[in-house]
This record gives sequence, C-alpha cells and structure tokens, in this order.
Amino acid sequence: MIFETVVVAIWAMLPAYIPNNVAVLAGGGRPIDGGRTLGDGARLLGDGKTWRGTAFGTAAGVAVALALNRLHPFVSDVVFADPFPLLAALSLAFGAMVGDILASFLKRRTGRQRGAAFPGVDQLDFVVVSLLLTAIVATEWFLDTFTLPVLVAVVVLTPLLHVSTNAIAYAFGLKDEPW
Ligand code: CTP
Ligand code: K
Ligand code: MG
Repeated sequence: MIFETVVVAIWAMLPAYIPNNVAVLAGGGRPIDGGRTLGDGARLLGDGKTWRGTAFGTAAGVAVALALNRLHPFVSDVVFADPFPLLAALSLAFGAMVGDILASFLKRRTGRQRGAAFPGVDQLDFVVVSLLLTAIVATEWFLDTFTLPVLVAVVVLTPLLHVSTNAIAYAFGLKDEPW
C-alpha cells in the first residue's frame, strides 16, 4: 500500500522534478526579467531565471512524461496511474518552472540575493504550482492520480529528493550552492 503510493507519487511527479535540474544544465543567456529592477532596488527575478533554462527545462519535463507513457504498458502492474495526458505533461513541467520563477520573485522582494537559500520555499515552490496548474488544466487525470495519500507522499518525499539531487549536483560542480 505505502509502496504503491510512493511509486505513483514519484512517477506522476517526474515531469515536474526534471525541469529545474535541466535548467541548471541548460541555463544561461538572456534573463527573463531583461535586467529590470523594481522600486525596492532588487531585480524583478535575477540572472538565475533565463529563457533558455526555462524552455529547455519545460521541454525536458514534457519529454520525460511522453517517455513514461511509452513505458506505461510494461509497468502498469506496478504503477497504478493513468498515462499523462499531453496537457498534464505540459502543466507539470511548465508549472514547475513557473513555481521556481515565482520563488525567485519572492526571494528578491525579501532581500535575498541570487543563490540565497529560502528553506521550505526552495523545496516546494515547483510542487505547489505544477500541481495547481495541473488540477486546473487536466482535472480528471489529476483527481484520479493525486489521491490524498499520494499528495502526502509528494509533500514528504519531494524535499528529500530535492535536497539530495541538489547536493549531488553541487558535489559534481554543476550547481553553485547545495540547495
Ligand atoms: N536556471 C535558468 N532558468 C530557470 C531556472 C534555473 O537558467 N528558469 C539556471 C540558472 O543558471 C540558475 C541555475 O539554473 O543559476 C540554478 O537555478 P536556481 O537555483 O533556481 O537559481 P539561482 O541562481 O539560485 O537563483 P535564485 O536565487 O533566483 O533562485
Ligand atoms: K530554486
Ligand atoms: Mg539556487
């Protein structure tokens, strides 16, 4: 029971977990805010949110969802989730990027420099927005997939996965900070 719940949680969230990691690898170039600052003197978003990172991150998340759909017939005995509708693939991936971007907006408004940690927000920003967006655009799939136990598993597991993948990316010199 717990095993099935955890499997569905990780499977269904993979298209949302991948984008931020791919953005780290693909990021660079023009920042989304074009360098603009707000009245508080801080950047709108900062140099850490780029068009390229966002585009590649979103595309990678969608590609992962499509790949998982291909795999689905072979693992449907273990993974009790319906295949990703295209809209859900898009909303999970793009929602994850938007959540991370909103978090940077909040960081800049609260005086945090680029790269500063924002405990709690860093670990769950992308989860909240990807799930909200998916609930709106792919409601039926969302309700079938994200039962209450699966949602609990997502909220418990995501910070653990986030902290460990970022620590690994930092150890390999791919990321400037371990969060
Ligand atoms: N990145 C990107 N575009 C995004 C998200 C991330 O290009 N939409 C890239 C940037 O190179 C960024 C790196 O991934 O520096 C790490 O992402 P993150 O930790 O989210 O950004 P930070 O640089 O720490 O900036 P912030 O303080 O705004 O989170
Ligand atoms: K972040
Ligand atoms: Mg960071």
